[in-house]
Amino acid sequence: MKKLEVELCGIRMKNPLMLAAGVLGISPSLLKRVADAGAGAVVTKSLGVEQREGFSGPVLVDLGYGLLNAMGLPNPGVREFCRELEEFGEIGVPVVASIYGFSVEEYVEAAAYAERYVDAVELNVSCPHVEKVGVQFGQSPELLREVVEAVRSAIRKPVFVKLTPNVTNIAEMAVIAEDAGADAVVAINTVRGLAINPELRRPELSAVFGGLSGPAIKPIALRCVYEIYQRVNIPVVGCGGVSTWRDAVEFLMAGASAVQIGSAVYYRGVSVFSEISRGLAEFLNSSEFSSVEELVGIAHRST
Ligand code: RRO
Repeated sequence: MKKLEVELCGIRMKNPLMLAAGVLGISPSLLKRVADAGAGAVVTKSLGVEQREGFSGPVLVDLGYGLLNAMGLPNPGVREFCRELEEFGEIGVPVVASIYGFSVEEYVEAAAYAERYVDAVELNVSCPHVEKVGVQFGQSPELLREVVEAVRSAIRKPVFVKLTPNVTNIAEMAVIAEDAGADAVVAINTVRGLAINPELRRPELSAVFGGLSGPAIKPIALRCVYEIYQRVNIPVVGCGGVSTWRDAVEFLMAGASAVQIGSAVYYRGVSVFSEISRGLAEFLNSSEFSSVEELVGIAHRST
């Protein structure tokens, strides 16, 4: 059998498949279910200093070719989540805490609290539809630098930065994140979008705008990973529309060291992790490559 294991910022994973933030990551028991189903690592729902209810419904619409969501950051708050995590015990695979804040200070406070309980933190600077949080940081070079520098100097665990595609030049933002001390970047969060219901004559989502994920955004996410890989020396984690082993291979070849899976869990259930990891292993076995790591970025070398 060829080697599916990867190491990401010193974190060893049995395969390069991670649960993306926001999907089933709201409780430790759900994280464990995903771990047991074969994920290499899991990312929590984004956690902040205070708990939040999120938006009232409708918060999700299935467009067939992807999902449009505006959940509005529902979460129990970082302290309560970490308490539940400690009480629950081992998840079985590395856990990454997704963190958001309404200010640099809140990002630092939440990240510093979470790091004692998890293997890494992922800064969500890219939520496309919650006012004053997330994307304001990820769309401003100055704020992005400030928040990454502040968190990096406040904690010891690896800091991942999840970037938004809703900018003119995502690679430039990745360079800023790297320069500010990020240990890895994750590309991409959802693409800002809109759906209107003709019968109801109004937007489908209560928040009007939402974030598009799933198969529809895969080429965008892949393009972002490819562009970022050419500009940074830190690992890139791919995210956006991965539903099959072929998708995962495309992201790896574009330069991703690992891939996150979100909407495919909604469409196909948690078995998607074992299915993709089996497909990846079969692909390696039928190739001259001896490990996943050998695939990373090879699409750049053939052009
Ligand atoms: O909770 C959400 O509405 C949400 C978040 Br925090 C995010 O980062 N991306 C997204 O599509 N939805």
